[in-house]
Amino acid sequence: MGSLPCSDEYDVVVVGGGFGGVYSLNNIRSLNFTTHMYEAGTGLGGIWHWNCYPGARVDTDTPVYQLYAPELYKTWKWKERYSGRDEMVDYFNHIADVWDLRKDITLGARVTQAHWHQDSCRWHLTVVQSSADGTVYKTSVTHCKSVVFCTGFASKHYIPPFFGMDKFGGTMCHTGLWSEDIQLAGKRVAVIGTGASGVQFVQEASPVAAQLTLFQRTPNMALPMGQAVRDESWNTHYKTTYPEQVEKMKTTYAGFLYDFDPRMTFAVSEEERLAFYEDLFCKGGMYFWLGTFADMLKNKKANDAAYEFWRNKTITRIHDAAAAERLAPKVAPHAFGTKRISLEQNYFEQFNRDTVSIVDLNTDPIETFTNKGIKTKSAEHEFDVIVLATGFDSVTGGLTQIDIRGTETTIKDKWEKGVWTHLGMMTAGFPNLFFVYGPQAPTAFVTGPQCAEGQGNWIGDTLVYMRAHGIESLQPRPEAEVKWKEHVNETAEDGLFKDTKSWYFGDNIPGKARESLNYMAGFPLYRKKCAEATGNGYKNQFILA
Ligand code: N01
Repeated sequence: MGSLPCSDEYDVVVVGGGFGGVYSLNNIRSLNFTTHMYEAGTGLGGIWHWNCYPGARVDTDTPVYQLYAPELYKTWKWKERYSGRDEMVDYFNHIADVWDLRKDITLGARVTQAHWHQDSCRWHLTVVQSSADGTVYKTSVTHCKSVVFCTGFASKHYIPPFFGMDKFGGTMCHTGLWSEDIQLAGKRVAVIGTGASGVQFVQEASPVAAQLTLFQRTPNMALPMGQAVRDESWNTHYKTTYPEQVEKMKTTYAGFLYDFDPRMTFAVSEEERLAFYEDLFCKGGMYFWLGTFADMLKNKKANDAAYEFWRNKTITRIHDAAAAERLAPKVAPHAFGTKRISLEQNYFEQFNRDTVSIVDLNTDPIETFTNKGIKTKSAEHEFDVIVLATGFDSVTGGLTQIDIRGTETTIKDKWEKGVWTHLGMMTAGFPNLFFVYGPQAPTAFVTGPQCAEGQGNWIGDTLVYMRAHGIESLQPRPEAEVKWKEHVNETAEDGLFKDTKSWYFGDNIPGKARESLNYMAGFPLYRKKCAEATGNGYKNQFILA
C-alpha cells in the first residue's frame, strides 16, 4: 500500500463521524485548516450509525445529549426525553446540513493504516473505500500534517470464543454490527449479555419474539428511564435558557444538569434518606446513580443501602421469585453503579411473560453452540436467532485495531502491556496525532457531546498554536505521560469502581492489561488539567520541533 501515490493532501484529517468527528471537522475547518473526514460507515453518527439493533436508544436525556452550537439547537426539535437511534441518525444529518459538512466527508472509507514520516513531518493514511455490501472498490493514500482519530470508545466489537460457534445454522449477529434485515417476530431468540445493548434489546424483542432466552452472567442494576415526549412547548421553552444550562453542564462531574448531592448517606435520618432515594428514583434516568449522596460510589455501606433500595424496588416488578433472584439478587454481585448502569423501560416486566426466560451462566454455563442453538451444562436450547450483546474492546480497541505507526512503533505494540497517553488525547512517539474519546480521558464518564467539544476545542487550539509558532511537530514528553498515568490511576483508586471487574478497567477482554481506561476525576478537573498543560508555550509537557 505504501507504494501508492498520494491522492490527497490536507492539513488535518479527521477519522470517524460520530460526535467527536463532526465537531472536530467543523471546528478545524472554521480555523482555516484544509481538512477532510473519512468515515467507515455509510452514514454519520458513529455508534448511532452502527448500533441499529431493535431498541437502541440514548441513555442521556435531551437537551443534554446534543452539541451546543446555537445554529444547531435553535433549528432542531427533540421528540423524546431519551432519543431513539433513528432520531440520532436524523440529528447527525441535521448537523451535516447546518454545518455543510458533506463536501468534506468521504463515507464508506476506512482508514486502515496511518504511518508517520519523519522526513516530511506528515502522516500517510491508507484509506480503503467499500460499498454498502463490503466490496472494496478503491484504496488510496492521503497525506496530512495532523490527524484526529475520533473512532469512538465502542467501535471494535467483542465476540467471546464460544465453542462450536461456527456450527450454528440460524442467524447470529453482534448488536454493534446489526443488520436491519434480521427478523425477530415469531422467532426463537437467544440474547447473550446484559449491558446497555442487551437490556435494550431484550425489552424491545420480548414482545414480538415467539420465545426469548437471556443468557446472563451479571445482572444489570438498570434504572427506570422515565421516558417522556418532548412536545412543541418543551422545545420552545428549553431554548430560552439553554446557554445557561450548557454552562451548568460544564461544572458537573459527568456533564449532566445535576451532580452528586454533597450530603453523605448516613448524615441524614433514615426517613430523609429513603425519601431522597424515592425522589431520585422517580425522576427516571441516572439521578439514582450520578445525582445521589456523595459517598454512594465511595463507601461500601452507603453503596449497600442504595443497592437495597434498588433491589426492593425491582423485585416487586418480577412475579417469579427465582427470576427475581437472578435479576436482582439478595447479595449484590458487585457494588451498585460500579458497572455501567442502563436505563430500562419495562425490562424487568418482560420476565413475567411465559415466553421469556433467563439462564444464569454462573450455575449453568454455555458448553457449546450447536447446529440448532446453544447447549448449556443443564439443557439444549433451540433458536432461530442468537444475539451477541457481548460488548466491545472498549476505549482502546478503536485505535489499536488500526495500524498506526509513529516514530518507532505502533500504538498497538506501545499499549500492549498498558496504555500511555497524555491527557488521554495524545501519546509520545506519535507526533501531531490526537484522539477524542480515547483512553485515560473522561470518555465513558462524561456525556459524548461534552467530551467532543471539550477535547475538540483543545485540539483545535493546539493546531492553531502550532501554526502560529511555526511548529512542525508536537508530541507529549514521556515524563508527562508517566505523570498522567499516575494521576489517572490515583483518581481511580478513590472509590469502589476498582473493585469491580468491568470494561472500565479492560477486564472484559482476555489478556488486556488491567488499569483504569477512563479519567474518573470528573470533567471540570480534566478541563483544568488540559488548560494547564499548555502553559509555557506547551514546552513543559510537550516536545516541539
Ligand atoms: O456491552 P457491555 P454493551 N459469556 O460490555 C456479557 C455503550 N452503549 O454493548 O457483565 C457471557 O456493557 C457481559 O457479561 P459480564 C455504553 O457505554 C450505550 O451492552 O461481563 N456473557 C455483559 O453483560 C455501554 O456501557 C448505549 O458478566 C458475556 C455483556 O456481555 C457500552 O456501550 C447502547 C461474555 C456486555 O456488556 C457497552 O455496552 C449500547 C461471555 N463470554 C452501548 N462476554 C446507550 O447509550 C461478555 N458477556 C443506550
